[in-house]
Amino acid sequence: MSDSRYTPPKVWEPKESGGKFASINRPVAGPTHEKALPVGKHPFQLYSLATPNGVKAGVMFEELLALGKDAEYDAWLINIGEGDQFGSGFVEVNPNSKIPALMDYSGDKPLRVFESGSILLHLAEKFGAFLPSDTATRVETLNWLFWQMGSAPYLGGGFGHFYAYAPEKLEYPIDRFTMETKRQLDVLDRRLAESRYLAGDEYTIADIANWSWYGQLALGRLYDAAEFLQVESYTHVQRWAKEIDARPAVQRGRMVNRTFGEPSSQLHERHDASDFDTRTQDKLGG
Ligand SMILES: N[C@@H](CCC(=O)N[C@@H](CS)C(=O)NCC(=O)O)C(=O)O
Repeated sequence: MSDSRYTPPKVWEPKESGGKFASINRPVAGPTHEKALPVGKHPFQLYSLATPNGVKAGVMFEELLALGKDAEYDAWLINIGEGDQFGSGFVEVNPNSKIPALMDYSGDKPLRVFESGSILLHLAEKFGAFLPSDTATRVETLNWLFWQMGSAPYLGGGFGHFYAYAPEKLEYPIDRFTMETKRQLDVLDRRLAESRYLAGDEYTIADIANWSWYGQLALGRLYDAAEFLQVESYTHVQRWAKEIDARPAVQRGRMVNRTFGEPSSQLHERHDASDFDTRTQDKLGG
């Protein structure tokens, strides 16, 4: 175990902590600068980035459109590394300054929707899709949706932070959050051993939410940790992750507001279905 010599003072004071996201971390909320958000022509305005939480929203919109729903949307890039989430317009949509955030102009009055689980639930209810109507399956869908929302911070903010982003590799937190991440993968593996999708036979918002984190982790896309976590050993998670990954709407949704990876996989802004063919970074030369 590493030797930690830190003794907390009586009162905590902020200081430079290092690590990948140190420059955007603050101990207070609220905006840092005035900046209005852009608004496009569609009823839904998504402000996001293709992190696992952001991917959920892009996938949901593309799934709804694939079903033939009237869910056209503009997706605007929020660059969290540059502090866009602290602009005054963004904070009005999400006082928590995190992506994804959504404005829904489709009803009588504009609605702000923040928290990725809330976005999935709102859209599922609005369009009557990916949330089964029979009570038992609906409850099971919400069980796994809320399980994801409560569990993934241990994966992202815990394991991912200490394994990939902290300024030094510390054995105690890496061990602690690896243990929990593997336990969570096993929770999913056992459920998916008995069920095709998380809530039963139907693909739901619970799958979209969980796939974005645990499916992508199992496919080796998060933190370069596939071997360390032995993700191949979760065979039912693997089967489920690959099946969802093959869905055309998921492949499109992953590209929305993506600023990393192959240029052909990055669609920084999405305003029209044709953008996937014409406005990826390889085509724009960015
Ligand atoms: N519980 C939130 C978490 C969202 C979240 O943590 N978003 C991260 C990116 S994955 C973010 O915007 N971070 C910017 C920051 O912390 O300043 C949700 O599911 O929407």
